Parts: sequence; structure tokens; C-alpha cells
Amino acid sequence: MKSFPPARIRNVALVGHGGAGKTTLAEALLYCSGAINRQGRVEDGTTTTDFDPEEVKRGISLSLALAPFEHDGYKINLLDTPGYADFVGDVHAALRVADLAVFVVSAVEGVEVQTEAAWRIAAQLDVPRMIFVNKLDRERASFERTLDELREKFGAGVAPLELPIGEELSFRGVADLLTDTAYFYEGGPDAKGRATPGTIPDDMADREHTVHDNLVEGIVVADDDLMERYLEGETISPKELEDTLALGVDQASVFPVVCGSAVKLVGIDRLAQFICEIGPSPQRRPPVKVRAGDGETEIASDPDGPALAFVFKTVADPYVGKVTFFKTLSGTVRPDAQLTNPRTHADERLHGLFTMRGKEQDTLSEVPAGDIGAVAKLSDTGTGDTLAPKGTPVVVPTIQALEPALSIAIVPRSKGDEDKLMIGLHRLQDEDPALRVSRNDETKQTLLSGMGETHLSIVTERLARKFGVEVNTEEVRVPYRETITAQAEAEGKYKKQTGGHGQFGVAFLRVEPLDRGAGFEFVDKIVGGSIPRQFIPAVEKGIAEAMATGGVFGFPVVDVRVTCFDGKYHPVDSSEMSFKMAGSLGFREAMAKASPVLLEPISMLEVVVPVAHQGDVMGDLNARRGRVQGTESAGTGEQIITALVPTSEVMRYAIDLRSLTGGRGRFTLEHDHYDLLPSHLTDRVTKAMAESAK
Ligand SMILES: Nc1nc2c(ncn2[C@@H]2O[C@H](COP(=O)(O)OP(=O)(O)OP(=O)(O)O)[C@@H](O)[C@H]2O)c(=O)[nH]1
Ligand SMILES: [Mg+2]
Repeated sequence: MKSFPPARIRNVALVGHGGAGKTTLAEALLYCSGAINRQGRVEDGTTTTDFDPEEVKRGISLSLALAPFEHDGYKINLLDTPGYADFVGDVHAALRVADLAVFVVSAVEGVEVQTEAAWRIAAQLDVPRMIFVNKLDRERASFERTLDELREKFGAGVAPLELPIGEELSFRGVADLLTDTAYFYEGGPDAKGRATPGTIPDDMADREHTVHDNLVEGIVVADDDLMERYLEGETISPKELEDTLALGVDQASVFPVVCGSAVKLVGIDRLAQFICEIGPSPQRRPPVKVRAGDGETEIASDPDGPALAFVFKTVADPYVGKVTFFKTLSGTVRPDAQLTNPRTHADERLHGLFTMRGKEQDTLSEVPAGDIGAVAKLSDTGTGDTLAPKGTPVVVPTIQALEPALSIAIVPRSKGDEDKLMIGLHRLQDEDPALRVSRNDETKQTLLSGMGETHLSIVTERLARKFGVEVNTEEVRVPYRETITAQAEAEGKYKKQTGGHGQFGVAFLRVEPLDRGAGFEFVDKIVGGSIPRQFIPAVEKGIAEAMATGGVFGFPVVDVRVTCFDGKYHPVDSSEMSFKMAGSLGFREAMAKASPVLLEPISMLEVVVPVAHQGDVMGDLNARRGRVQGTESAGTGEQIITALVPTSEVMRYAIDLRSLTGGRGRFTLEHDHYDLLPSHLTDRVTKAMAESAK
């Protein structure tokens, strides 16, 4: 693909709720601009941007995909993003590099949960926004209803530039409010989405005039000079209106609304045109704030400045290796450029530069400021990293890490696959900042943590497809622990007399409960050499090992003081080994007599939900044995609830909260402390433990 100056580049993210038609719209834009010859369909798995086998199988987008195309002398770097909540990390990544977000909203479903979630992210990042009301050809589509919802949710900045001509089956074109012209799309498939201009149908002329006047008034208020001329009765030219509108878009104070159908190719060419004409070029965006040493400075999008690139996405390919997607923030990145990653201090050589349209690579001769490119085989650079010239270690604030919400435990299906599994997981973690891999030594499980069930099942599918490791998933075990509630004593005796050299050691032990979190304390009260000094550490070691391997119920033992107050030895048969055994046996016996109980982990849960859901969420927390610690307003109609909840009750909270709030809640969980498990639950836990050991 040839190189474009920054003024001719548009970085556009398609965002919105799952199924609104983003991928179909990306396909339509590529097709109408001539970048592809065939309009693929999501249902057939033939679209450009849903190319992953996992995406094809499910018919939904799972990760952001780049699809550049040319329109009218501009290069539009389209970023198709997933609408499903589990993959919101990629929406965030796309919005970090987009200069315009096009919200795709279905005229049937209207504004949905993820539309609002993406809006919040775009607002937070100050990304200019416009809206494409899609699916106007569908039954029960309504532009009016959708527009009302948009205004209600996103405010007075929402400004329609078009009205649909006809709706549902009779949807055939759009009326342009700036120029008072109708565009009809009735040329059939051969027209490839090209419109025929005409006059606005009589039956909608009145309405068109009203909306037109509203729009013009909405635009001219932003400019005193225009306002004055307008009030004096002058007709403001569409070009002038458009320029003023573009300023409002730049400032993310005006959100133009256009409409059409991605499947029927209605309004698609016009959307591309709007993107070029009123969409901000990278140069019109405010300079990027970067950290330089201890201070902060700003970097303008200047192709002649020092090269600076921001990595927003990494994809692990088992054959090509790692592909790194970046946006050049300043300067011009050329093949063989040598840049440094200030985070890892790695010197990276950017060999071949290319762009990708879906899965197809296309060579680039350079990636100037504002443009997006890709490079393969960087050694030590991941998503969110900055690449800067050696000696100028500036760092762009990284992509905010997502806290995983759900965990599963995985085991490789074939025994010898442990190493392959770890390599695969490591590589997948590289491309997916929302994925965490950890090992719990207490429960002896390898845990995979992510954003939700779909996310985690995609990860296991990818492990199999990309790295040839099949895994079984298990329920995550709760790391229960044991402790005692009374004092007890026991004699630990180890004696073996088989043939020649025997084994002999005796340790008298006393166990006492300690405060929560105190751990293990060993007290040596041996006097008069009843156990020789050199063997006392062995007694302690034996106890420690017994505690770790599990007490009466099979869980690790904590918060116990063990005092060794007497013992016996044999001058020939006693050894370290025999005292270790004595310690271990004595401890087990004393523990059993000391009223052992189970401890369960308690988590601190923080839930953010719309006020309307607060009652439901608190009621549900009660049912989970939760103790609400406080509630406070998060502003914007949301409430923050903090509660201490037994960890076992919130292992799948990600799924439960989603269904409880229709996806409108979010939460974080953090281990807080251990507490006594209510005795009526002990049976259930020990039974489950016995089951899982089978
Ligand atoms: N009738 C009609 N159907 C559409 C239109 N746009 C998309 N669809 C259909 O809506 C469904 C979802 O479309 P996608 O393009 O996959 O939606 P998406 O927004 O990419 O969904 P996610 O990737 O899951 O976020 C598909 O069956 C499309 O064929 C449209 O304009 N008209
Ligand atoms: Mg999609």
C-alpha cells in the first residue's frame, strides 16, 4: 500500500454492542471502496475482519482487526472491534489509536449495554465520535426511536446529518440534511452501493425542513460570525456548515448521526465520505502526553520529528511468530529502523513493515506519523509498550490493564504436554493483556483467569489450534485451610527395629491455637538433652511438612503454635529421619485432639452497578453470606458496594453479576483474610474434597 501524508489518514474504530453490524459495516466499506471484490458475510465466515477460526465458528468478533482502505484519496485505517463484553480490552486498545470512533447502533435494538460501555471509554479517552444507525432495512427498525435513545443517553451533542427514506422493507435511501438532497440506493447489486441523487420525497419534506433547521442552528451556535450571518437571514453554505461541524467533532462536543444498512449497502459510500470530510486527521488531535524521565511532555503528530511508536496490539502466530501492531505518534518509521523499548530496554530492529487487511499482509515502505503499521518478530515488546529512539526514553501511558473476573483450572490432556502448555500460555498472554496465568501451590492447580466464560473457552481453543495443546478444564478449588480451636498434647513416637540399624525418636508436642494470620510458630522447650540439640530442627521440619501436606481434612494447617517439651532418643538408632517422623506423627495426633476446624478465604468485593440494580445486588450478596461494608455513589447514576464475601461464594461472580444486571455491573475481587468456616458447611466441603481426590 502506498504512503499517505497525515492529513490524508483517518484512523477509525468501529465500536458498539455485539451484533450491531460492525463487521458487516467494515465489509461494506471495503467493498464499496473497491478494496475487496466480494462482499463477505458474517454468517458464512467470509468477512475480512472476522478471520480467526474461533470467530468464524461463533459468528462474532473476538479481537480487534485492522482493515485499511482507500477512499477519495484518503487512507482509512478501519479497526473492527468486538462487541461482546469479554473482549472490551480490544475496544480500549482500538480507541487508544483511533482518531474517530464510529458507534454502530442497530435501529432495531437501539442503544445497548456495550454501546454505553464503549461510549464511556471513548469519553474517557476524549475520542471524537459519530454514530451510524444500522439495519434500517430490518423489520421493526426505527430511526426516530433510535435517535431519541441516542439523545437521551449521550446528550444534546447528538446531531443527525441524515434521515432515512422509507424504513424496514421500503428503506431505499437517505436524505442529506446539509444539502437537502436525497440519495437513492436502488441500483441493485451491480451498483456496488453507489447512490443516485434526487429530490426529497414530498411526504417527508416538512419533517426534513424542521430537522434541517435544527441541525443548522445547532452548528452555527459554535461560531459567532456564522451565527450573526445566519440570524441576518443569510444562507450558510454546506461547506461552511461542514467545516464548523468538523470542529465540533474534533472537540468531541458534536456527535453526527448518519444511517443506512450495511447488508444492503445503503449509506455506506456516504459514511466513508463523512469520515474523510468531518473526521479528524491524526494531526487535528491534541498532542500525546508522554513521560520523559521524571517529567511529562507533549509530542505532536509530526512526520519530521523523532520517531515514536505506540504498540496497541500483539498477535501470536505459531508460524510467523509475533506480529506487533503500532501507531506512529511522531516521526516516520522506516524499514530497519532501530528503536528502543524503554520498559524492557530491548533494542528492537523493525525489519519489514507492513499493514494487514484482516489476515492479508501488504508491505509498507514507511509508516509516517498518524499512520498504523505492523512489524513481525520484535523480541521483547508487548501491547501497551512504546518504541522510541535510543537515548530518548519517552513512554506513552500504557493501556490500562484489565482485572480478570473469572478463573478456570486447566490440566493438559496428555501428561508430557506441560512444557508446551506453558509456552503456549506465555505466547497467548503476550497477545492478550486480559489473560493471566498462575499456579496455586495450595490447591495444586494451574489457573487461567480472564474476562468471562467465552474469553476463557476461546483461550483453550486457541491453545489447541495454535500450539497443539489440548487441555481439560476443572473447577477452581477453593484454598481452604485448617486450624485448631483447643490445646492438646501428644506423643510422637517413631520406632523401627528391623534387622541391623533401627530408627528411634520420640517427641512430646503441645499444640495451641494462634491468631488468624499468625502462621506457624515452633517453640523449643527441651531441657536436659531429652532430644539432642542437633535433632530439634528435624522435629520442626517434620511438623512443618505435616502442616503443608494437610491436616485432619486434608487442607494445609495454619495459625498453630507447636511446643516440643520433652522427648526420648537412642544413642545408636536415633537420626534426623527418625525425629522428623516423630515430629510429623506427634503433630497429626495432637492436631486431631485439638478440635480442628476449617478456615475459608474471604474476599473483598467491590461492585459498581447502576442504582436501579443496587437492591438486587445487595440481596444476592446476603444470600452468598456476604457482609456489606459500605455503599457510596460513583456519580453518573452508579453505586459502589463493598462487601466481604466468602471466596467460595463468588468463584463465578462474573457470570452471576452479568445475568443479575444485564451486563451493567462490574466488580473487582481481592483476597482479604481467612475466617472460620461455619460448622454446618464443613461436611459439604470435606465431601467435595474427597470427591475431587477420586
Ligand atoms: N438486515 C440487516 N442485517 C444486518 C445488517 N448489518 C448486520 N446485519 C446482520 O447482523 C448480524 C451481526 O452482524 P455483525 O457484523 O457480525 O455484527 P458485529 O457488530 O460485528 O458483532 P460482534 O462482532 O459480535 O460485536 C449478522 O447476521 C449480519 O448479517 C444490516 O444492515 N441489515
Ligand atoms: Mg464483529
